[in-house]
Amino acid sequence: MKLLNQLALAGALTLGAVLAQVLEADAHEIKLGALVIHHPWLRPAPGAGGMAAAYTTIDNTGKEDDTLISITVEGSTTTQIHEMKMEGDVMKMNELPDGLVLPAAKSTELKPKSFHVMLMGIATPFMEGEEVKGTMTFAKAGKVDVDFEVVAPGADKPMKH
Ligand SMILES: [Cu+2]
Repeated sequence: MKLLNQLALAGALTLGAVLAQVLEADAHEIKLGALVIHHPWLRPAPGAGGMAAAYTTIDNTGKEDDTLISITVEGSTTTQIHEMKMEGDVMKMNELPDGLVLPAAKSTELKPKSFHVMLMGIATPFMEGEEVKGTMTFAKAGKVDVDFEVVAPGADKPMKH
């Protein structure tokens, strides 16, 4: 029985070590306090409107809720946190002026047709494949600089993922 336990423990440690290596290999994972931010990306809106939407997934591994207050992106003068949801048959987009709550022990996804950050006032269009610098600000965890991978207009996920 003791031997079996030791074997199980050894197995768990090996798996843990492998997972740690996999996580380290993903340069697009940013840790900030209790938060883990996965692969920020952004998508230019079709046409010449000077708009884009930014996305990411944020794990809150802590015991308290946090709030995404803002995301700023170089080259965009105005950003707003939006949610999209169906109201009857119509997809509606609303600003979340107080930010996006990140519940404790949950993963929150910013993705097409859901939560996103709207980027406006983009003078020079972002180019597919480019990395754009930005900053995320959270109520509790503070601020962190991140890079956003730019995808083609219409793409629904980042390429390198
Ligand atoms: Cu929007």
